[in-house]
Amino acid sequence: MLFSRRNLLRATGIAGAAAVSKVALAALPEPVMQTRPDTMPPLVPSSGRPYNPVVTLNGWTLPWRMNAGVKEFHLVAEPVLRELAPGMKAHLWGYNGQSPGPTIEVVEGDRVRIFLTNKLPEHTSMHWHGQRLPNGMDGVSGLTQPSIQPGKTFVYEFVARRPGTFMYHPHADEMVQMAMGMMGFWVTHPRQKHPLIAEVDRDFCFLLNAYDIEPGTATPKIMTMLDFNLWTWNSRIFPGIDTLNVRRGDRVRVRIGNLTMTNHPIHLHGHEFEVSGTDGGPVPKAARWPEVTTDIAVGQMRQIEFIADEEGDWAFHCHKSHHTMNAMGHAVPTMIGVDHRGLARQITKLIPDYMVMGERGMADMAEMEMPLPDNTIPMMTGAGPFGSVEMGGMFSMLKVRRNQKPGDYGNPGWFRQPTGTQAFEWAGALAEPARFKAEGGRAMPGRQAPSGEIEVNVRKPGGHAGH
Ligand SMILES: [Cu+2]
Repeated sequence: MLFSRRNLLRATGIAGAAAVSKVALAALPEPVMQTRPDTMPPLVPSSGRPYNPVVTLNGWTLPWRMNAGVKEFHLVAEPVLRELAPGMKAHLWGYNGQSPGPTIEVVEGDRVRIFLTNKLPEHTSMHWHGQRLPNGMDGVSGLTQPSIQPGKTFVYEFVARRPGTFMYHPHADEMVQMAMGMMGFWVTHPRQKHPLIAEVDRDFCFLLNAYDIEPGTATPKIMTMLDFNLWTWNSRIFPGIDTLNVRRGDRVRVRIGNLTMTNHPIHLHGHEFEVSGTDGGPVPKAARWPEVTTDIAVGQMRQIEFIADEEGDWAFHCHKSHHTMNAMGHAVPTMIGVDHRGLARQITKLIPDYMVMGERGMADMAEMEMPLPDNTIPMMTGAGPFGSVEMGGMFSMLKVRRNQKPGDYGNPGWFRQPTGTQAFEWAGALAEPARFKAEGGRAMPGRQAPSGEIEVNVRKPGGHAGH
């Protein structure tokens, strides 16, 4: 059983009999809930037109009900508990038990009816980002509809006119509701072979989102504008993000949407891809070019496509290096090159918990057994087959295997590199650089060491202001 089903009356509990009449209640499709953050297998359509379903990274697709030719979905906006990675949970707002909400998959030309029940403590609405639809279905609170008060259920209905990659999110108290995790993916599949939409073997999707959660707490700070400390894919951080597992030779599409406050250059190792489409539609073939990184700006979506023809465990991540680390440590001063000998002992007398950090770079952090507050995970972490991966945040892997069965999305484990294909340590002698000799043994111009003592500023841990 993939989904836990909750009693409809419980799900609409706040509403009571006054808000939804018995007849209307009987007409509502039962909301399907998800309690786990796992990547669910593709939901093969059992009714309506056939299509090749997507796989939502650490997410799932919402089942529907056919009602007289209309595809009916039921979304419930509610507070949820989301595991960001093993060891860290967050109190977010989402849909049907998770953040992000479930992916909605339909076919071009489908008439779609979505019931949205508000179980939040404040009003909300739903905007269907990128869709062609009647103005009154666009979901902008105050502009195209009254907001949906707590306990109320609204109905959105339109024809999915344009095939492509879309998302949904509230257009009511947006700053708060998106900072709390309210968003979801939407895919409209083409109704027949489309000249610009390739048939692919694997079709993945996820949203870029970000949270500011103080180590040791669980609720995002909603007023944060730029300085987020958790950079997430579908509300997951590495090592909690599932890998994209494919068969060698597969044509792979990855659909990505950005609902953070900054751009993310998404980078794939070992392959070149093309951007085959955006939330505006498929890109004409003559306008596509090879890339290994594509920047996804705020509010944009990108579809990338490639043939996975190189076996291995290939890093797939945001190229902003601060976005591949987790909370903790963003306020650490640069200490590279500072000689701490003797100093640490002196400071420890004043501040017993003082730790020298970053003297030789930050890599020590990944393996250090540093005490952490409850409910956070290290800044740089993740055990690989050859040591710590020293990553966090927006990082995952594309795993390409010759023996990955079609339709199998399971993790095949670590790649076994063929003998003689791994970087290795040089065991011979090191020759002196020619330039070093030519300049009389000096690699850099000589500099007089400053006389007297070097001034070192020591920053105390927070919470001691005024001491
Ligand atoms: Cu980024």
